Amino acid sequence: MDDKLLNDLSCFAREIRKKTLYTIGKLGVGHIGGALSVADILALLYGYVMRYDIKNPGAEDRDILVLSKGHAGPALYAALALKGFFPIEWLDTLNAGGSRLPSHCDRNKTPGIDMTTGSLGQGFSAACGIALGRKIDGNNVRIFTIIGDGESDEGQVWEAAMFAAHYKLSNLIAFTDHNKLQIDGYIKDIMDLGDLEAKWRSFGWYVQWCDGHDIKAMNEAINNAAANAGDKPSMIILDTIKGKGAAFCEGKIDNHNMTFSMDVANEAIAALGGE
Ligand SMILES: Cc1ncc(C[n+]2csc(CCOP(=O)(O)OP(=O)(O)O)c2C)c(N)n1
Repeated sequence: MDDKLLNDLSCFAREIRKKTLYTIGKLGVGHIGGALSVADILALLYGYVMRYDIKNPGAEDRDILVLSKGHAGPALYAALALKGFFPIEWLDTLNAGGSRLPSHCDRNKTPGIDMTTGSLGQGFSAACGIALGRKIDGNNVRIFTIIGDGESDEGQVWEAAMFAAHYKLSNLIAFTDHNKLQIDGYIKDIMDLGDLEAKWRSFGWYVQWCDGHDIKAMNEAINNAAANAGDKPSMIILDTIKGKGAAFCEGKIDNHNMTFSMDVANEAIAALGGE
């Protein structure tokens, strides 16, 4: 990845953060922490890695993203709007009556959303099922999915993990947004995940650990997965900070579903260098 591309993707990530702050700030409440922690991986996927056609978002030959931690929808909406899947003005309507942008992702409402998510664990299972379906069809697309580390406390995740390894879903690349927090506090206090890397490995996955705010490193991890995972599904554990990029919430224990005003959002947007 050359410097120009890296710079473009870093700008895209910053724009995603700004639009996410705007969208949730306008509503006055939302899942800001877990949305900001995935801005960099979304910028990499939609800015460089994934194949898609904004005029035909449901095309059979597109790559697919299942944002299993569906409460981070506003960050994905920001990425999709900035890429032109739908008018940027829709970002003004988050969770309003009749909106095409509900707080959690809904594939029947929003162009570019590949799977309805929000009930933690279910999106990951769906991603594994889609990957098997595409494999059976001989359809050479990649399935990406992002799960939360709190979401990884769900038993459903581990059944799907066994399924993906058993059916050799090498077309599946999953990311864990490992921001160490979930809804009520630190995961280590609520239900500790132990050695997450060893766990995924023991479930038969090709596993890597990577700084989830380092776009270049994440791109290398994706390339490495494609080159070296063999017939295994891939898990890339992203070391992230919940609320990354906005001082009022970055790393704060209570930043899951926060109430904040447009003034606070504007201050954070200005700090990111924007209006
Ligand atoms: C099955 C299910 N149980 C509970 C919830 C409520 N819930 C929403 S987000 C969340 C915490 C998720 O933590 P994590 O996956 O780490 O997300 P992040 O901290 O990255 O936002 C919970 C418990 C849910 N959406 N689905």
